Amino acid sequence: MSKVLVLHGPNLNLLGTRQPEIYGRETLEDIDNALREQAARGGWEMLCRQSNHEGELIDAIHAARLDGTTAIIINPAAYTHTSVAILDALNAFDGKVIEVHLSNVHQREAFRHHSYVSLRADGVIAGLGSQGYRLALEAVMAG
Ligand code: CA2
Repeated sequence: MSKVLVLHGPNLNLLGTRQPEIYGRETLEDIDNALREQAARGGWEMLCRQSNHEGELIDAIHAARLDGTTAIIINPAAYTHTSVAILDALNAFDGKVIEVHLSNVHQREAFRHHSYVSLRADGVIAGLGSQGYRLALEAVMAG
């Protein structure tokens, strides 16, 4: 069975509780549940992880290298704009990588316009809210 890892970065555990005008009203659990159903319908296994710690995100990417994971869908949150370490970890992963942002980062502060992760990502989706994750999964499952 093909396997996809969905990784959410720092503060995304707060989704649905604050700043709904930017990040929407759905909780992370709502998003993950919808993705899990979508993956199951397509016959895919899915692991969803959220961490507020850079090293834990890196460890999850390392684990994906070794356990047969086909693709990673990642919203690195603020680490998008700062983390060479997450970029390096993704560069050591051979499968497909899709970067997702709920908000349109290019419409926001200048510091959000640059992404280290985009240097590795096969595709980037921004500004479509939680639909972005579902579109990323559709692309992953399409191969
Ligand atoms: O738009 C996105 O998905 C971001 O990755 C979200 C990050 C931000 O730093 C990126 O520039 C763009 C922030 C996630 C914070 O999520 C919260 C959710 C609810 C309440 C507070 C923070």
